[in-house]
Amino acid sequence: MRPSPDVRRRRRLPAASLVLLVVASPGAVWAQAPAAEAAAARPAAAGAEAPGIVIARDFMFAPMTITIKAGTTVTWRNSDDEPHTVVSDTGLFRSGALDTNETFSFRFGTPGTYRYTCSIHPRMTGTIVVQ
Ligand SMILES: [Cu+2]
Repeated sequence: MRPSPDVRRRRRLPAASLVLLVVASPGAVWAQAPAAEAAAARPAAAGAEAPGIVIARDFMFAPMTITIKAGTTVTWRNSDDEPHTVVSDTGLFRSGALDTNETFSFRFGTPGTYRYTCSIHPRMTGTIVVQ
């Protein structure tokens, strides 16, 4: 219950996100990893296995929630200029600090719902649903 640091972070983030969006839109970032970007932007067709790819960009995980089959390896990639981490809420997995374009992978063998956050930016959250 320490509201003031949170409030400060909220005020600061939107401006930073706007700048990152403008920089990213001309396509320079897209060109670095077209396959991963396309896979993340396009959800799998109904019934197909979703690709296990999550991109950290603009201080968000995208997609925020993905659904995969048990046995799928999920790879997170940081597309921001700031480091991010991927830390399971239950301690199941924990990446180090990922710099720009670095990745972290984890194989989900057991069905369940797995929530995670970036330990540097706790507002960055995501969920992996394993079927
Ligand atoms: Cu972060």
